[in-house]
Amino acid sequence: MIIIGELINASRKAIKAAIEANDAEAIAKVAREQAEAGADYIDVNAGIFVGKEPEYLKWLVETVQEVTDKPCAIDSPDPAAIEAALAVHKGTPMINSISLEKERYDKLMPVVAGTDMKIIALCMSDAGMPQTVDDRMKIADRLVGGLLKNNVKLENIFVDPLVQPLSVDKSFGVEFINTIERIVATFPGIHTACGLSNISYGLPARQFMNRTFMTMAIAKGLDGAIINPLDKRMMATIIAAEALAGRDNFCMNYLKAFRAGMFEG
Ligand code: THG
Repeated sequence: MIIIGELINASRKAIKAAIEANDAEAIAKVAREQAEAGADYIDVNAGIFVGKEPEYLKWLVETVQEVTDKPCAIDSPDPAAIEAALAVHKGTPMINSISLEKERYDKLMPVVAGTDMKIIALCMSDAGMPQTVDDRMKIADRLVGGLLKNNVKLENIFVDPLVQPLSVDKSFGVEFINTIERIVATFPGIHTACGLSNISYGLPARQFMNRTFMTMAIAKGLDGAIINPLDKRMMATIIAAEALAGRDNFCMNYLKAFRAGMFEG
């Protein structure tokens, strides 16, 4: 599972305050903690700061890269903000994300064309939020087709079917899970990713819901997730679920995690 640490997001109060106070050490600490907990990418998101997003996103990338070798997942709907952050990023980042929304697609495609960056392809279009598996697959087909045509390698694409709250519609969990299955079957070798915790929005005991949903998604082939890597039970659940899904030779990762104390407490 490719883990994208979600905690450096300005929608979180502590991160918003740290950005406003130019508190690099506070951001660095969250970056370091997530890397140590097993994050493969550190997501950076300054989306709440209208007008200042490019400047702040750039600062977040610089600040994170001072303290960890893990690349960033540059998280913005605004291609200009993504470009500003890319200009200072060292190594190969993940772009989060391109979608089928026309302006976003047209501006971002030339930026990612022919590069070796990892790219999240979010199943969203100008027609609004997709509801069914078929809605999502239509968008995924066009996004993946467009990326391949622009010389992005299949193995660098992470399709995000878009997790929506179960509290809004009882079908949202199943439609998401079934989309993962279809994506994996339709595009062998591609990756998938999602902002998993959206599923529990508006419900109590969210972590319980999130972990169970993770298990169901892994069973269908989910192999990337934007999550809180400091949630030890989530990390342990991922290891167990991947072993159960047949993705852990001789349960080596499971045993290694056990020896490292990941299943305690
Ligand atoms: N897809 C893609 N990118 C995304 C999302 C997605 N980026 C943003 C978001 N959705 C995923 N990131 C976050 C970041 C922070 C929080 C939720 C999703 C968050 N968490 C609460 C907190 O930390 O205070 C706690 C949530 C919980 O109860 O566990 O605010 O869908 N491609």
